[in-house]
Amino acid sequence: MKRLILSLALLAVPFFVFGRGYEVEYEPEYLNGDTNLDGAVCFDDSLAILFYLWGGGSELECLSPSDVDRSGVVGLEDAILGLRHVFLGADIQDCWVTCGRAGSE
Ligand SMILES: [Ca+2]
Repeated sequence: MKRLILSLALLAVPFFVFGRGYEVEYEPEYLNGDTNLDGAVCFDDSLAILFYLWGGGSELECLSPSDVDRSGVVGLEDAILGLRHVFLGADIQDCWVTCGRAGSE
């Protein structure tokens, strides 16, 4: 029994010595079209884009999910595509994007 405990302790040593040396940072990902980052693509996401474009609302926290058509810029067409997706079932790229510049994934 002592040998078993000693063996398990020796096997665990490298884990404790080397296992704490790495810190991996993951950049959060958001669903394409989820402008307000609430986890769903809804009507209010297109409204947030419209307010962003015409200055009546706050800045977008994250541009890339707002680039709904993945063209590289956030524009009126993204708001329209978002609305068409919500109300008419139009296809948008169903992908996860990081919080980078518009068009980045
Ligand atoms: Ca949303």
